Amino acid sequence: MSMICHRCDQRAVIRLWQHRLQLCSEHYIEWFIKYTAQTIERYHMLNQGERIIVAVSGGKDSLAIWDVLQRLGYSADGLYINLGISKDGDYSHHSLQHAQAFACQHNLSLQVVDLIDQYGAGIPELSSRRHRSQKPCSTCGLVKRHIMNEAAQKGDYDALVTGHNLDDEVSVLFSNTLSWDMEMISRQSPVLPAGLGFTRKLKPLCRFSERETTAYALVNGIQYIEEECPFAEGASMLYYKGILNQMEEQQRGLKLRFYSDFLKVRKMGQLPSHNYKDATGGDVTLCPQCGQPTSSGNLCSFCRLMNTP
Ligand code: Q46
Ligand code: ZN
Ligand code: ZN
Repeated sequence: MSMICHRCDQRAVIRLWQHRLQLCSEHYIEWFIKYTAQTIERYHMLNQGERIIVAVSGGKDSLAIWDVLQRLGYSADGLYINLGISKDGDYSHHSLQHAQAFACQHNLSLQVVDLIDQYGAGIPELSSRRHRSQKPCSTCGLVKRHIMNEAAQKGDYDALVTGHNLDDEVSVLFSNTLSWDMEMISRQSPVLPAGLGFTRKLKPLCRFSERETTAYALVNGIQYIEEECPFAEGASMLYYKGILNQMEEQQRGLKLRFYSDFLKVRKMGQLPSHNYKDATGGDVTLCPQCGQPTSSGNLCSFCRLMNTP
């Protein structure tokens, strides 16, 4: 027996257990946009008229949030960082094509920062400068955070948006809880306010599971890169996502509850407040080389990496 939409008599394309809803494609799109608007409002993320820069990877999540923001009437430009990753195929090239195609179809502006062109090296090479044997993800994170913030600051944007979804957020929370990393736990939030040299950071998709963002991209016909970055394989976050999905199978709504309850605890002030200090409590200053914020007291980690031969 086919499922019928709860809002009309069309065939439902998705069932949302935790919301006790099943919806057709038209009503799913409408619900997804409305629920994003509620998240934006609930966490006081944006005011109308503010200028936004969206970090776009060519994947389903970042293209979905870019799509929703422009439908909600926000002025949102895109930023694509070409990481120079071509192991087992040409991941960066393909993801850039998807980001450019989306921008072109929707008449949106996309800024491209190419690591190899601008800094002479892609992520694999930069990573091997720091540590020869480890996976490049920590270097990649550092580089992306730096470039995103720099682009947001230089472009004088009010907010920087990323496409992190609920699965991303709960796997990070789960990992940090396993190691009781209170500094990282207290930092995790749907909104990181602006600070000296930092643009406000937002994650408006934080209450949608990966299944829900994928469904949004599919029903809208958004073409996105389906292949994972080749370095994602074997990453601990993927392993935690798998475990959390197994738990979700047994207890529907567990991921959203885990995350929502964490945010309630945070709101009640039961976590140390995060105000752009480093783990040792060091204050933030501006890097003498690039002008970006750092808690090192001297060159920021990005500049130190770039200065390493
Ligand atoms: S892009 Fe970069 Fe991810 Fe690839 S190297 Fe790792 S962190 S897996 S989101
Ligand atoms: Zn319907
Ligand atoms: Zn610097």
